[in-house]
Amino acid sequence: MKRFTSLFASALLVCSMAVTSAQAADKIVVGFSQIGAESAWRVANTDSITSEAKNRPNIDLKFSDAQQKQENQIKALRSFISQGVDVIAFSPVVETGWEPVLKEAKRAHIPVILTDRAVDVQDDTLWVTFMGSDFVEEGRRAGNWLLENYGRLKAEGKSSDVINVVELQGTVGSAPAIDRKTGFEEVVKGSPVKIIKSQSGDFTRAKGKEVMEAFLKSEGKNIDVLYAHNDDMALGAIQAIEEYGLKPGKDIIIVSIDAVRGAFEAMVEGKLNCTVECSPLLGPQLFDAVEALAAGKELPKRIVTNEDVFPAETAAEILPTRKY
Ligand code: GZL
Repeated sequence: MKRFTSLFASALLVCSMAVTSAQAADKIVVGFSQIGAESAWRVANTDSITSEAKNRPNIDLKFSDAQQKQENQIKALRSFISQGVDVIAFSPVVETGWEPVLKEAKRAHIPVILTDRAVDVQDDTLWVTFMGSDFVEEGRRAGNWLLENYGRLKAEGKSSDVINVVELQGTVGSAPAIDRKTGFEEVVKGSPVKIIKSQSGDFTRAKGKEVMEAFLKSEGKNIDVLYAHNDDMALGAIQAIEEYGLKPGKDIIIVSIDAVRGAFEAMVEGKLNCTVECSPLLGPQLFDAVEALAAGKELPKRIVTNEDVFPAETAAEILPTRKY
């Protein structure tokens, strides 16, 4: 399908696209650059996007997996531009370093949709809309749950004068890692919570286990709480805590983010205390936005996904209903 003739939005942050009736009969070609398959959340996100594309006969999806490398995402975006796709969508692995390729897409009159994570660029007409979670709010929710529940959950013999927290951060430089830290620190400021160690586990289970082993080696029983930026790192840390000889969910209270199935299973086993939802099921929203663009409709600059908080007490009842 020949590319849309599109007029780039003014500062009113909308992008309208004129599609001739002749074009409308063809498929809408969408180039999607995915970060990788680093976590259960990412796998569910990919499944949502690829399965939704299959459900829409008017969509031709060109999908690329970057193995968590920004240079691979940039290569993929350049390839989509040279193929002349109608829309580019991607989940940026980190916030910075996107201006050159996004300017190339703009010069080629190809609209760009950000899914899941945002970019940090001066000119926000380089992208049409950002759909995904409010990561700062997710960090706030994790911090608020801890403040509200630590007193009743703390292990025997632990005082709550100071609550020593170790933090497993997500991928360095990524929007979720930056914002989840910001939100958590915002709500615990001035409280007994003290972050005594903080290091990236790159959102993976393996790295989460490795970093937690280092935390335990240096801090041991001094650790009261683990705050993990995603469930995969928390699940790796749970293994490390058990191998160290402590009880996860009891000796060390654990709060994490994503609300993937593995987190619910760990909560049912009493090894995780709370997970904050971050929905990966962005496929339907993404292709609704693509179809709206093709029909020349306006898109809001920001589309936020609605999410919840799941404490362990609700896990057994909720687990059978989870889609990812
Ligand atoms: C959040 C997403 C993060 C998840 C991780 O929207 O970008 O990346 O929290 C995933 O599990 O790896």
